[in-house]
Amino acid sequence: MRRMATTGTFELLRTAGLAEIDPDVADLIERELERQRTHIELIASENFTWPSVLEAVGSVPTNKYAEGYPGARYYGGCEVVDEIETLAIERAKALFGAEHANVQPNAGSATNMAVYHACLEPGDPILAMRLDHGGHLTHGSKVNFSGRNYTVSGYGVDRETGLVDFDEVRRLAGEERPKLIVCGGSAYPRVIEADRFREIADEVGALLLCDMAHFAGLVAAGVHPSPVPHCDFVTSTAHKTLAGPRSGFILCREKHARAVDRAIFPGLQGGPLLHTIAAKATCFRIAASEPFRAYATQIRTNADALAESLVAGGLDLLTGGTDTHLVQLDLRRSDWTGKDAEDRLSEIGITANRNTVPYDERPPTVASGVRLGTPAVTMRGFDEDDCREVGEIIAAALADGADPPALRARAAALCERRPLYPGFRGFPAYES
Ligand code: DSN
Repeated sequence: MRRMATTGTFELLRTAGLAEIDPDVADLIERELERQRTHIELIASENFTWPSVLEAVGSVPTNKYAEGYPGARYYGGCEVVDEIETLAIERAKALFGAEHANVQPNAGSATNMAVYHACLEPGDPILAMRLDHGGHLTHGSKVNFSGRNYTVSGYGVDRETGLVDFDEVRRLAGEERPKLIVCGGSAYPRVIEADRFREIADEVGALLLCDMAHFAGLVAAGVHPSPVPHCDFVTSTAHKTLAGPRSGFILCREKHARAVDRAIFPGLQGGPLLHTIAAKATCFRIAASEPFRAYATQIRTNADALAESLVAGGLDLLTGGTDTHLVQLDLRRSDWTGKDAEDRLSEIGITANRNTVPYDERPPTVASGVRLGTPAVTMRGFDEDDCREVGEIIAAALADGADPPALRARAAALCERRPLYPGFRGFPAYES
């Protein structure tokens, strides 16, 4: 790393932008942009957010402390950020048809932590999808706060179909009498049937939380059924299919509003990140638009095209396909581990992550699956033909006699055809 040439004058520090003040960081950001431009991004939880959102994330509300909520802050000077947060709240409620929204969570984990904090006491029973069957760390993994603080039982998917086993959910709910049932996850490629979870929750008097972080953009666009009418709480991130800034938000019924708000502040967080909340407001505005609906529809079309070409190339998929943006390769019938397959894809310019498959005999660090998703490639303009070609490239990369340099060239050609952030250097430029 280069030594900083000069710290300049105080006046320079106050008026110059990143490239001038810290070329080391500016270079690294430019390199990261180049990496994003030149690789096919298939990590199902990632996306390329809008330039308008990037500008909001890099904006001056970052300077403002505003502990509390609009109209009830612990600091002066909050009149404008109150309007920003209120706008984000109203847009979130309208977009998802929710009674109440909290837009302050800094991340997805904080959303789930806050809901537990709002409706449970330490040690209370939760029923959630097992992490190794597609759930999430914060749904009760033993190595996570959720598994340490609550008594968690896990439901899984059927060994044959790969679909949520509702008989098991019902049986466990009856036996464990959970106070909260959690649906949704990070590696489940099919529709989350919140209505069926609601029936079971009602049978045992449990509250219901849906973590829709992965598919929130599909819900906003109406291409995945909304969990909101069926759930007491819905948590989400803004940066996956929803294509917003890295952060979270919570929707809930009005009767839980005060408990959720108090769980976030003063329960878990201090000053909210108002610049990110401004970006969330913009993300919700975009997600309510016709072009966003077309984008989310294309995510789905692309996921189907990717899945079909992978199957045509001889690969197995969990559940045989997808209803969402997410496709899970099941490598158990091949010689590949998830880790080796992830490395091979990386070698040819495709970024993805290894993932356990249900009933996996390998540890998560090795795993027998690779999780793929189409939000990011769709954002840079890939259509179904492009995604079919991506599927062919992946199948060829994992076949005997693969030619990695030739496949890397094909992947690079696709990226060149669909440029990402043309003309952008990777960060908003400051002009004094
Ligand atoms: N880490 C995210 C994912 O990859 O699904 C979820 O938090």
